[in-house]
Amino acid sequence: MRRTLIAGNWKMNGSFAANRSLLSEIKAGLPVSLQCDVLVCPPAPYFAQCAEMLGGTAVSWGAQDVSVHVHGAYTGEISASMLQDCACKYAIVGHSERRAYHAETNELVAHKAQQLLKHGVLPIVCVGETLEQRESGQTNAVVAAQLNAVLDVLDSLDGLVIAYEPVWAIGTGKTATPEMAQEVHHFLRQQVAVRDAGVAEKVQILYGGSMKPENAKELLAMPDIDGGLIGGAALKSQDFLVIIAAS
Ligand code: 3PY
Repeated sequence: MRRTLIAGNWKMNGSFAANRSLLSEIKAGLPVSLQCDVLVCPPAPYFAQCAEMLGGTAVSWGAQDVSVHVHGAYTGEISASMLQDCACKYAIVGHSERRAYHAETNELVAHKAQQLLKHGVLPIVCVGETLEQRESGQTNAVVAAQLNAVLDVLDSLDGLVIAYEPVWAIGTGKTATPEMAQEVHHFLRQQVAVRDAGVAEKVQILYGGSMKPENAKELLAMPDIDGGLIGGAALKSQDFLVIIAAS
């Protein structure tokens, strides 16, 4: 039985004041017997605030990206060991916004995931197709190439988390139907099974791309959907709490 993970990707949003309200409301609204794992991924300047406000609670914090480099002259970069120092449990890598605006390749994303695992931070590897790729029947080929680049470089797949985020559903309000998402999640699990059937059974595959209170329950009811990577709805405590309650 896989545990559900509900993860908030705050993207480049937040301030000390806004985060304080959001995190206080989330903490106050969590069910007493929480049935899922909960994660928030704020911009890096707010890790210390998360540590102060979330330390000792059931909510973890994580990063939205990591450098592929270990240390040195890489202005502006943040290494996996720094994320580990900041007690980040997870880090997202390969989000479509980074692939599109920062030209991140499958290989770069794979090496970022590798750096994270070396430092005990769990990578949430995002994969997903554009609308054009879906409409031309390339969805499986695209997500397989994105995922297999990662599977190729990891010595052990333990700790890997995958997020299927169809690019056409990100920030557009459009969502894949539960059936469409399930089909891709099942395919991704099969890709992992080719390498390691045991890991395939336990790897968490999250759905991302406009998951919101209105669709969370149906998506999370699918057998291969093990959680959500939530964008806009993670910035509203009520919405995030409804999604947590739906899991
Ligand atoms: C979205 O839902 O918009 C996301 O990009 C989540 O990562």
